[in-house]
Amino acid sequence: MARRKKIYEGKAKIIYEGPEAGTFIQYFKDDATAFNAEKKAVIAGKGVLNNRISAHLMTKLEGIGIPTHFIRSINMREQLIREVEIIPLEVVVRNVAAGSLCKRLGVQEGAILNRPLVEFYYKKDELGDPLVSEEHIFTFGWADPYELEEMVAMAWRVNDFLNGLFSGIGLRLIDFKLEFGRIYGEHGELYIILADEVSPDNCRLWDAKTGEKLDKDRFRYDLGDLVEGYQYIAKRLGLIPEDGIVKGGSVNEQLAEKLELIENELAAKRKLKDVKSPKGR
Ligand code: ADP
Ligand code: AIR
Ligand code: ASP
Repeated sequence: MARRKKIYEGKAKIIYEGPEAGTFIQYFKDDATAFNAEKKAVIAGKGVLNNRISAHLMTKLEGIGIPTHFIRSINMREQLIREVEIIPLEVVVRNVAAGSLCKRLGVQEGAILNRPLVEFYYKKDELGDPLVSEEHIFTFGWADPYELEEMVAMAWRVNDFLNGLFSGIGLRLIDFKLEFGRIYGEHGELYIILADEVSPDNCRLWDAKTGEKLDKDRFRYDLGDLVEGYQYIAKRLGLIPEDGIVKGGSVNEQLAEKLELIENELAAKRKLKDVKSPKGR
């Protein structure tokens, strides 16, 4: 096979050129970073689990009418996605106080918020992704009012849906981060769709009974084995067998490869809208 063109390498994923115009391949690495990449590690199995979990959650979200970039899984580490023009914002939704909210405002971790809180962060590694307001977003043109309204409406729907999904399997959705992108239709019309990933790398998930933290905070704050937490989530979601796919730092590759077929069957049933790539490739 010809060498694929690498479009971008980030902290957790690599984006390659896709097989058709307007598509990319998203490769999930085993790299973990925290605190703006001050803390780094390579954790065997993380990429496989995030690829699997994100493919599943994106498919479920499509099922309730949220447009996403996910097209189909390719293998245990890669998925075919639609190329978007990323909006440089991180949309965070919080149900329960944790993380930077507690640090910034002195709120007790675990406090249930009166209503879900939506926050925006400017996606800029050099600045440590600072918290910004709507005013900043419009002043600097990162998104316009229509786009922001679309993103917030989708974020609320994602929150409602994921809260139900996770509470049904004994997990509490504390908070999460979404990224959105622009695509343009046949007649140049704009669509805002959900991009990036939805996985324990960007959702806080606590066990409903024990309160155990199962997400990336395990790595951020040395709370326990990261893969153990991610595998537990994947098992609860019914995505991997009870005895797991990663043991003692090695992935059961044969088993992991087979897992993708399920998602591909689902994807085959979905009809893709005819969309152009942002740059008209
Ligand atoms: P980071 O850039 O923060 O280190 P990642 O390692 O996750 O993050 O890299 C993935 C990059 O690809 C992110 O910057 C993300 O915004 C971008 N991205 C995600 N989905 C798409 C998409 N569908 N089209 C174009 N870019 C995307
Ligand atoms: N997040 C924010 N930036 C990167 C990520 N992954 C996610 C965290 C957490 C939520 O957004 O994983 O689920 C809020 O993060 P914080 O650090 O602002 O409390
Ligand atoms: N991945 C980001 C970083 O490296 C943020 C995080 O998840 O903590 O800083």
